[in-house]
Amino acid sequence: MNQEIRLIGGSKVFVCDEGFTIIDDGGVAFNTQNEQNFIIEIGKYKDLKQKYPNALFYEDAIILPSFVNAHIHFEFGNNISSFEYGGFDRWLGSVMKKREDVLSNISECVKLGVDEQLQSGVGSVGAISSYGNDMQILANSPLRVIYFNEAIGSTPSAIDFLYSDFLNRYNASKELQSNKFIPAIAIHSPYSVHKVLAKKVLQISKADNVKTSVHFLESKFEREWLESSNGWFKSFYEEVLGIKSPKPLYNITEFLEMFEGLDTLFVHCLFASGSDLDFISKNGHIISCPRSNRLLNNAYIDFSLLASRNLHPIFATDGKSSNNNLNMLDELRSALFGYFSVDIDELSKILILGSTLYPARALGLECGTLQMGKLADISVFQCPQIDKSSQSPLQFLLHSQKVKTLYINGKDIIK
Ligand code: MCF
Ligand code: FE
Repeated sequence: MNQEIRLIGGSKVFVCDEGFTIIDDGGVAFNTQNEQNFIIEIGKYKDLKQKYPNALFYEDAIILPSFVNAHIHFEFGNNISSFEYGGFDRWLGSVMKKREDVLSNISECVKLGVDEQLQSGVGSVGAISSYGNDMQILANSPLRVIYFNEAIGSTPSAIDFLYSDFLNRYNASKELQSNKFIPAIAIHSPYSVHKVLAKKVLQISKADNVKTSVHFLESKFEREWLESSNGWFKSFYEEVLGIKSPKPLYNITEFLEMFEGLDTLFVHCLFASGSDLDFISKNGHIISCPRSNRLLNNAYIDFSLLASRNLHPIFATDGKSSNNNLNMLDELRSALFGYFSVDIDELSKILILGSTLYPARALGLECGTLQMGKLADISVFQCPQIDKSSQSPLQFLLHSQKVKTLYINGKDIIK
């Protein structure tokens, strides 16, 4: 009998397929010794046990795909109280003043951020890197990482420098490329990246066929600026950046058109219109960071606007730049309480699929669902009395704390 195949079982197995299949007393069998380890079979534990003797059943436990946190800034992990909340204007003003302190000596906070991911059951991340200072730590970490090298900067005279700095980071990340560390590209936002820089960088995305990500229409000020060249961003450009008679770098349509044909992660989108969402539904995905959105913009994205366009919300923590921690379960719990008008059982499933199946798809990862042939990225959470529950997705969100066991690529990273 093959000892290299591991079988684990639990009271409830959340398959995380579109229909949210739950297997009572279920089991998952997967490879453990290959370079890439995949799920071989899933079903009832007692049936699988006949075939796979290297087996362990977790009583009072839920087994599900490990979470995929599609948008996180590890480099901002030193922020606790430096940045101001309550309005995007206050936040960005405080970032401009305080970022140097926050961004110095980041190694320790990046490591803590990685650990917080693993402990909360995250197996994969979409990491936005502004400076490349988190690259080595993430490449050496147990996490599966889509590493988004960020391009940012609007001053025309700085474009050459900014582009070459971007290229250096991007090429360094390509050197580290592996099955578990995948280079990608982020454009910071429509208010902060010069057209020439954005176009050059997006050309690389197309040529190399790598994933793209962008912060988009996060604040009401951003929409006002792009639509009417006015409002808080005008004074920000004049007073903070010292630019005379500033003009927006794009209108909204022009900005979106640059992403035509790329499968982009559009992050936040709190102030996106129906037609913006129509474009996104054809060219990408929506990533929502509920606690970040509450703290910076006093808003949550409206699921019904997404559903009518067949867009499935994807949930992520953002960085500690706009959050109290990087715990994925805490993020989902905050949304569970925040979206009080959505049916609580439906909402629980939306939150779980929005942190497993849909972000994996958006990032092009072969995980996020427990099906034959998918990567063995699996978490086990202890959850008292879950076998008796008729609302296990909701009870999982309410009661799960630290992951009991976490497998990434079939290896037990946390035992
Ligand atoms: O997602 C949040 C809020 N929106 C925009 N940017 C950031 C967030 N957390 C960190 N950032 C970073 C961003 O990547 O802040 C920096 C950029 O490098 C400066 S914003 C001008
Ligand atoms: Fe962000």
